[in-house]
Amino acid sequence: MDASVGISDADVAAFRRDGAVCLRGLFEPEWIAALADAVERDKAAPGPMVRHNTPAGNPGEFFVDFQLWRRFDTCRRFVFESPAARIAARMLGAGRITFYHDHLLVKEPGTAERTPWHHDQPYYPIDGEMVGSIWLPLDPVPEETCVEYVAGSHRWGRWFAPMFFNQDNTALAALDARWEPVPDIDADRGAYELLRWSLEPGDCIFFHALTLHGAPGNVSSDRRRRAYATRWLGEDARYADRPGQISPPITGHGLKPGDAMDCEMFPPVWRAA
Ligand SMILES: O=C(O)CCC(=O)C(=O)O
Repeated sequence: MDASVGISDADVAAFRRDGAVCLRGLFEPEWIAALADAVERDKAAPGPMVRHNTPAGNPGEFFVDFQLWRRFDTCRRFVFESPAARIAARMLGAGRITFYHDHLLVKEPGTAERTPWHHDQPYYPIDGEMVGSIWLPLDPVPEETCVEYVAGSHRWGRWFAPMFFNQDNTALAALDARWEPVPDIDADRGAYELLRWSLEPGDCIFFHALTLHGAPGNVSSDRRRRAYATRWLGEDARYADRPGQISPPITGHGLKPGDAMDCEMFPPVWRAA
């Protein structure tokens, strides 16, 4: 399979430098329509890992679910047949790509809840550098509701404690010598280069699992913000022990620390010719 998929060397260089890059028009409208249909079916009958992040009585809805690809054929086809794996290969510089998991994040109009600043890899039982995500919105996303990324934070050499709602982050930080509390980015926004974009369906953001990111609520009164995020691994990824809770809590794969991420639950999807 061709790994170029319309990504320029400048896109790859921007990703390496900043840890996040916006890629325009890589997904055909058919993929967006198929995923949007799966989102409605998932919202009507969510999976076992669903999270309702908006407290009852608050406006809007911040709906999160995982592993749609295990239940919806369109999502499974997206994983194996869309350009996503080839995009990941090109961005991560990988010769092999494994699919880790998918993550649906819907912010309905009027949702106040932010996505807190965090980076993803401390939530994952995975060590290695070839770990990245495709954040694919299914609706037009204006800059003011886009996820924001702290440019270059994937190269800080710092690991921040996962932020689980209703847990004390300081206590979590004590669990792993690598972890420290997430800095208060919003208290000092001018100190960082923050990246965000205005996106149309078909555009996506590729970001590294160590890039700090967070997102505002969706204060629009009529525009939904549905995003289908998929997580991709290159050949250096290894299963690792993580203290405390991991997210998503995928179990039953039988992997041991040090094992290559390669099994029925984390399937190999692409390999260089
Ligand atoms: O969509 C959002 O609000 C945040 C996305 C995110 O945190 C992620 O994809 O890791």
